[in-house]
Amino acid sequence: MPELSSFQYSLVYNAFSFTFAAMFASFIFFVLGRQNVAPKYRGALVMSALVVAVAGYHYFRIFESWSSAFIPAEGGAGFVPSGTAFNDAYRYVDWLLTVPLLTAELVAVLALPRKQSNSLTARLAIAAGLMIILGYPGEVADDNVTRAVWGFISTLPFVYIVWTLFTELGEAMQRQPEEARVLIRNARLLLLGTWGFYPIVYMVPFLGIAGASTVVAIQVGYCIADVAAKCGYGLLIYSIARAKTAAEAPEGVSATEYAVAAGD
Ligand SMILES: *C/C=C(C)/C=C/C=C(C)/C=C/C1=C(C)CCCC1(C)C
Repeated sequence: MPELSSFQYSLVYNAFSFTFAAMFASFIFFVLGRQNVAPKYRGALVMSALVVAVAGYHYFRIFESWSSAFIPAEGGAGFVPSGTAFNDAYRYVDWLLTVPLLTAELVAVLALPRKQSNSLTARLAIAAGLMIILGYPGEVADDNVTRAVWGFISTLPFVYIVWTLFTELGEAMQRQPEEARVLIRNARLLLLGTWGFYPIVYMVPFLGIAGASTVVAIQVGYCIADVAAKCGYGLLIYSIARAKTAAEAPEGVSATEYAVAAGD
């Protein structure tokens, strides 16, 4: 770990704090929001809640680890490494649990026929898990060749996920109610846009840049991507579930009334 200016140290510190708060607030929202959607979509909201709960816990640990990895520089401004390593492995454990759940959320909110839904969920979740497991040896490798090899292998399941989202899921989307279709398309775009960010960050060491600004950019970048990919995406899933609940409610009955009545 490099030396950091006070500004750099605080920027990462505040980004972790913000992300933890966002995960915590999202958890409460998804738990309470469950009753506003028809029962068959509640599973998707439970998964959203689990994702932000798992991520919130890990952010709490990452935050702690960051605080103990630096001490104020003696007599000067800024922060120096304390000797305690910053534990970044929390991220991969977090991804291993949350990334398969994020793919399952999207399938769950579509409420497809059971057979199709189970098969899609299983394939996407396995591919997502493989992507993370295969990326890890490269992430912790010291040399760029090992990093490139595992990074490439890990990209194969990533490509499979993208391909499945645009072929099979695309077809299933056509059978969704009009109001939900645009939202589902947005959720898929948000998923691709935010997920695409992670392999880019993974490639930063190939550019030969290191030092304080890189550390800060990577940590702040991951925070922004995580808030978008977990909280923002969960909100879109909620909107989809709401739109579908509204489309199913009888004439003259509001989505909330219908959901609450159906749920008791
Ligand atoms: C909430 C956390 C999310 C959505 C994390 C997503 C992570 C990825 C999409 C990571 C992908 C990677 C590759 C495609 C290749 C290089 C290694 C990874 C694991 C960074």
